[in-house]
Amino acid sequence: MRMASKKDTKLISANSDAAGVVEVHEMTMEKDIMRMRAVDGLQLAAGKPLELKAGGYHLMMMDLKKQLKVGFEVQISLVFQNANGERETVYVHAPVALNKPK
Ligand SMILES: [Cu+2]
Repeated sequence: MRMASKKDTKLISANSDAAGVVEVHEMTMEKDIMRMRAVDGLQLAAGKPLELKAGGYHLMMMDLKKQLKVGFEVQISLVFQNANGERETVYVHAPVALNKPK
């Protein structure tokens, strides 16, 4: 997923109808060991697209409420907050796909 904004903003939380909890995670390599941790938020600079992808930032869905099947979509709402404290929610439909091995 690729995110872009015309103004500086920050992704502060995410929700989905398919999961009890959605967290913003960061994946890093530490001495050949892949680790991931939840981050407080994801800063999005004006005009600088940010990509969520395997091996980097991603949305982690936990406590799944239903089985995710290829060909179906899940709804995800992303909550952004700018420097003025104004919030905006963006809704996305994400197709369920198999993780392609590299
Ligand atoms: Cu994760």
